[in-house]
Amino acid sequence: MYVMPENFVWGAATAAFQAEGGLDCDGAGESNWLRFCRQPGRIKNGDIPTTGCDQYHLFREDVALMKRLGIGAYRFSLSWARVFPRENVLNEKGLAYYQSLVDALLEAGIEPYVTIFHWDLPQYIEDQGGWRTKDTSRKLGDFASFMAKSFGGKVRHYFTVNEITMFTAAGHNGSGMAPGLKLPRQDIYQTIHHGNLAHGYVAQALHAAAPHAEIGIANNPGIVVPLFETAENIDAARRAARFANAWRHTAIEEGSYPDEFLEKAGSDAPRFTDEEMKVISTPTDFTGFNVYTGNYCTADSESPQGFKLFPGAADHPYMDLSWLRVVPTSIYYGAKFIHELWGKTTYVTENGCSSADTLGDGGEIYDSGRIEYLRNYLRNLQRATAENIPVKGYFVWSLLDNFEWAQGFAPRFGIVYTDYATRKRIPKWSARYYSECIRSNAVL
Ligand code: GBH
Repeated sequence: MYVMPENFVWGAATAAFQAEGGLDCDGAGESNWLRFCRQPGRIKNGDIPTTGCDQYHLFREDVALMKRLGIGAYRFSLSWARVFPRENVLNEKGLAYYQSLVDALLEAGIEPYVTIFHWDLPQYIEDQGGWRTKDTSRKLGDFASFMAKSFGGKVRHYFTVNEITMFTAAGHNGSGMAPGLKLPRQDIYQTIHHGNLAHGYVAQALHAAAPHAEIGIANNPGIVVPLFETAENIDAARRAARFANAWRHTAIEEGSYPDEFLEKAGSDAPRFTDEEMKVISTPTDFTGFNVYTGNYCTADSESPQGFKLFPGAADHPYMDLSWLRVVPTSIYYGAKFIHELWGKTTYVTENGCSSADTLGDGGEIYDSGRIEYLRNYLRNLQRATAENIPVKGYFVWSLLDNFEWAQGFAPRFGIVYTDYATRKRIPKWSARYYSECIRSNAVL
């Protein structure tokens, strides 16, 4: 038996813009992602999550479903534009939605894990410069403070921001995320710095407004794993991981941008003050990391850095998206290296995959590929816990099929199938698998 530690948190995750729908309901404001979706050609098939999964209306059903599956924790994010549709104008109904969701979860015995920011920025903030200005970082801190106060003691776990590079670099370097800009390299590094800073301001705001809560980031550090486990390759992978994350995650953990990075970036390096670096490295209780894949590495005495990275081989197994290379050891090495490099306890804030799920004749979704993917990753996570690497919990991405950003509704990441025509939820076989693992607190 691959047993998990006592009190291990078995969770499921979604994000507001991907799962809520209700984007034109009850006075919700426009976000930069909604504006982006409205621009022709931005999103595959022109999909737009105005209704989508409609968790905004169906949250009680989703909470009941999680309860049936035995899920102990729900990670969801807040739509800033739903709560503040215009600058400093509170939408009571938007706030009430999140309060009702928290209450419903607690009533069902499911612990709420709130992500303050998962990419959807109010359009009025975007119009004022978005992530190109540090005002946005400060304003996100204020929003976090407001929300933590309105939840009072009910929410005991917070994630600051989700995947800094995705709402900064990928939105400003032509990679197809909102707001869809293509800026010079210095500006891109500057947006990342502002994202790092936003994490810091949110961490400070939450420490002050919710001193009872544990807080940390949900980031996406690039994960490097040894191609095979010799002591030299493990050591090389650890160093490569620190280097690969220099400007995105290492800075948050260490309070400075590593010299090698600053030298390489030259005049394009982000501009920052010592004071800002203190904010960025505000102490937190844990590091959350999203993990889907990893890069292979070996020691290499010929290269100046002492390591060599490998692209995936042409016949390497992939799940249903071009970037979803199956690298099960990435979850083990993610937890191990974050602990060894920076002494942090971790949560796996996202792990999962899309697969080409179809509704079978009997109304079943037989997703053996996803079960195999989850089992392999979870066994590697179990290995980490068995070696006393501190991992507090795991959130499967995702509870249900939802809006996969620029890829629209086509990729299906859920352990529960969403029938978008009827908004019906149908648990896949992987949901039954996950549920059984939870019940036995072991990886089956
Ligand atoms: C996470 O992002 C998000 O937090 C979540 O909202 C999302 O639904 C989930 O994962 C599944 O994607 O240049 O083609 O190699 C994952 C973000 C997506 C970042 C893929 C890197 C590589 C694209 N990752 N991306 S490619």
